[in-house]
Amino acid sequence: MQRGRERVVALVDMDCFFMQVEQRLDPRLRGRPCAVLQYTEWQGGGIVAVSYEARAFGVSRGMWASQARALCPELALVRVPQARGKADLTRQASSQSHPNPSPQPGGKGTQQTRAHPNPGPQPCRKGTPSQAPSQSLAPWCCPSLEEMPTLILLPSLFPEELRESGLQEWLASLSFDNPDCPDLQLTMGAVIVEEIRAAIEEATEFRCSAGISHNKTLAKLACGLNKPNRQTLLSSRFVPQLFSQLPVGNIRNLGGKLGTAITDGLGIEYIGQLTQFSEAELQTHFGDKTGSWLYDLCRGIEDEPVKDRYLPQSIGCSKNFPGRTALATQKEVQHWLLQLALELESRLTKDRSQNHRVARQLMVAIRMQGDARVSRICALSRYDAQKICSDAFALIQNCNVAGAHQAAW
Ligand code: DCP
Repeated sequence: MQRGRERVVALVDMDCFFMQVEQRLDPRLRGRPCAVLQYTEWQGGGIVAVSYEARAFGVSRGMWASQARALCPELALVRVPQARGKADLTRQASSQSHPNPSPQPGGKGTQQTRAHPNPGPQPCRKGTPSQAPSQSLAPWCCPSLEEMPTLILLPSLFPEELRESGLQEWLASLSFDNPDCPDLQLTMGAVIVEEIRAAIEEATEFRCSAGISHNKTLAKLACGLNKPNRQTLLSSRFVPQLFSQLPVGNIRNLGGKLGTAITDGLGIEYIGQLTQFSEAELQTHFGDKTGSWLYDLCRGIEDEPVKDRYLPQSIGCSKNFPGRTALATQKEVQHWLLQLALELESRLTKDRSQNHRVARQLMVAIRMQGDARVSRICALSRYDAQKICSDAFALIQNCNVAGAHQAAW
């Protein structure tokens, strides 16, 4: 098998997640242009999540409510609750780990809103085709169009009739006699992911999108291509076409400094253009390891393992003080550090009892005038807001441009 096509990797991502949390609480928001706000003091508040109906009007995350309303006058706005002077994301956080707290009688979601005629997983769908290496997969494992109600193949085929005829052609092109055929394996993965997404919607009422491909980078990329409520299969045969026009920064891990070093250093725009460079050339520019990684990546090959991660590795809370709201005295800095520490103490305490673990390290990160960022670390000795606050203050005290012992900051 061609290198890099051995695995099937799927990435599933909730659509406009905070918005769906609010829509579940207030179903009248479903199907409408709406957005979630944090804070309301300045320009009506900043937008953190946007329904796809509102995105069609040009509303996006980061806009002020007033800007968004100008684009979409009928926009419904919901505000994240506040606690300790900042956004209280408790209900979003708990929605990540728990299904719908109050299931409706008879179930909601998939069954009413999205037909999923698949009668249920068939025994052969449980495994990957490679579990039956010596047998032909046809006809007992040939998936039907009904089992892929939301699957989009790349290059995307719209409208719906074209999607279906494209899928039909695709199925006809697969070699069911060869369970090692990578495209067949992706297709079987896509059928399983349809079932997973339908089960997620059934249990939580939340819709999600997914990408199915051969590695984490391609799966993530594919997932974002046909949101919302769709899943996208990215076969390696479409990678050259897709990458030929895909900006470098759109690739996972290349959105920041490394991406800029690639575009500026090599004078290229699209990830596919990296294929013009030899592995040795890329190693010269970016070091042996990164050079080799990029050499494969621009060909759609990546080996990063998928690891189980059931719990977040860190628990954090933050607050921005943009423009004129910037903190100007030590008292203000201490006040807000305490508010953050109180939230942290309560979340850490909950985490300790739920997950039987204890955090050992405290990191404080601040953004200063001119956008300079500083982060410092110290030991976290106990879950006590006052102690966290004073330790955090000690860590950042010498960042005070007015001098460490001045009342001004
Ligand atoms: N979020 C936030 N501030 C940010 C980024 C995200 O408050 N700067 C919150 C709101 C989002 C949630 O995290 O609903 C998940 O973020 P995503 O980036 O996954 O975006 P969405 O789920 O909102 O939309 P999409 O459907 O595009 O994934």
